[in-house]
Amino acid sequence: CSKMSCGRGALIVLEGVDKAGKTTQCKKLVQALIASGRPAEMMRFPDRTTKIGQLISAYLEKKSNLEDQTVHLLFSANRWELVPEMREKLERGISLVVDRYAFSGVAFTSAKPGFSLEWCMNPDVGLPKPDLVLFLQLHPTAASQRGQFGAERYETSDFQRVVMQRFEHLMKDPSLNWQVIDAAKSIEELHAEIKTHSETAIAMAENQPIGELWK
Ligand code: Z5A
Repeated sequence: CSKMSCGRGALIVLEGVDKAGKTTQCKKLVQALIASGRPAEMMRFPDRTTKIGQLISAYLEKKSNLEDQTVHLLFSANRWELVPEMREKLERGISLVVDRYAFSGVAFTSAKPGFSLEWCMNPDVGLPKPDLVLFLQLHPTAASQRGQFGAERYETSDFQRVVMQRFEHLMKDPSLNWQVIDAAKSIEELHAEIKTHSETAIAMAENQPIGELWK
């Protein structure tokens, strides 16, 4: 096997508040990695294509109502149902660039009244652990300049502010490789930073087993 594709792939997660540019950057990163000879694929959570994903999508679009507990567990189940595919790809040397992961799961539910961080984290304990979590930091005022919020659930600035506080708490966890990126920069500047961090993480992950999140 070639020097670049011998070991396992890296699990790279992009997180951040609404409109921080996660999807834009995930796509650019996958293209750049492939162009430099590093196999890579994009994934996103929620993955709205599965049966569980369709239940989540209907909830987000306000076409159905679910208990907050129910929807939290569905978001987690949506990650767990994709774990076999994720492991298989990582082991084949494909790096995965993931648009949102368990951190969004915890930040969004724990921003609702009456939910502890611990309760929210539990269902995701033991998921494949990201080798790198890029947090796209964007001030709410800057986010609002990128267009109006959509009509989906959670798309209000008050709620997003609380979500941001929960993310800040999660970022204090030193067992994870968090890298905070200033998402107010241009798309190209951000891409260059994200690519550098990702290449380092891919090189480091190659000879390490896949870890377990929050264990
Ligand atoms: N959720 C949850 O509750 N529990 C969970 O476990 C998970 C998620 C996984 C749906 O997620 C909701 O589910 C989400 C969290 C919750 N709720 N909210 N809010 P989603 O993934 O479907 O939501 P969203 O659609 O991610 O996308 P987003 O956050 O709104 O956008 P983004 O991916 O961060 O940004 P973007 O689409 O790349 O860019 C947004 C716009 O800004 C676009 O017009 C770009 O052209 C522009 N842009 C991008 N980068 C830049 C820069 N650098 N400068 C200027 N303009 C830019």
